[in-house]
Amino acid sequence: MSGLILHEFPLSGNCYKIRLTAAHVGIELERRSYDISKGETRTPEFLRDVSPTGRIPVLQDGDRFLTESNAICYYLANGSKLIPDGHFDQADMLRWLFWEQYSHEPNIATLRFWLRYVGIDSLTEAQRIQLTGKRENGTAALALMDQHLDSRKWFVGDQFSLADICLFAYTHVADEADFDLEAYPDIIRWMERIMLMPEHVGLED
Ligand SMILES: N[C@@H](CCC(=O)N[C@@H](CS)C(=O)NCC(=O)O)C(=O)O
Repeated sequence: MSGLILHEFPLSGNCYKIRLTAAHVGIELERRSYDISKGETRTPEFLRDVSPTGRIPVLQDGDRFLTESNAICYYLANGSKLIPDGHFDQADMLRWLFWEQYSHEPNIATLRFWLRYVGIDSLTEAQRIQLTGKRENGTAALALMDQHLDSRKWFVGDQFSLADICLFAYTHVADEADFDLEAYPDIIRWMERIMLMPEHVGLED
């Protein structure tokens, strides 16, 4: 694969998971940066030329544009060692990718964005009333991950896979949303294993 362009906000975990996947499978990405806090993905040009969703990440492959971070990761990883062997484990990997988008990212990533980038004093009333629910749901997600890793090194089967990458992206910055990661020792050990891998790249690399 070559000539791929990642339209991104570099500090977004959804964009970082794509760069991490690319690093693990040895694919080079050209990066185009947009500041979402300035509405740069909501301009008429972005909506017309990149994605009508008004959101990043978007992967451009020639004249085709793919949205949804986990679908983009799958596109890059398809056929690589990041996809487990066997139909059950492949479906189990997808289970974690869907779970990440439904039960993890909407809580942990959103709280991180609100607290770190928007600022608690600038939240709207509609955002403010969601803080408690997102905190509870994010805590439940981290507890479930910690419990799952209690007897396992990786999320699916016995090998590092796309599930680990997609879950790592926002888990390793959950402290920026005021979650106490020290309360989850199996998550800490799992994150250390990932960060020690030779292919690893950090969010700000
Ligand atoms: N489910 C989507 C979420 C995309 C998303 O929410 N992107 C955020 C940044 S992480 C964004 O572009 N926000 C700017 C906006 O909505 O204007 C994915 O995984 O790619």
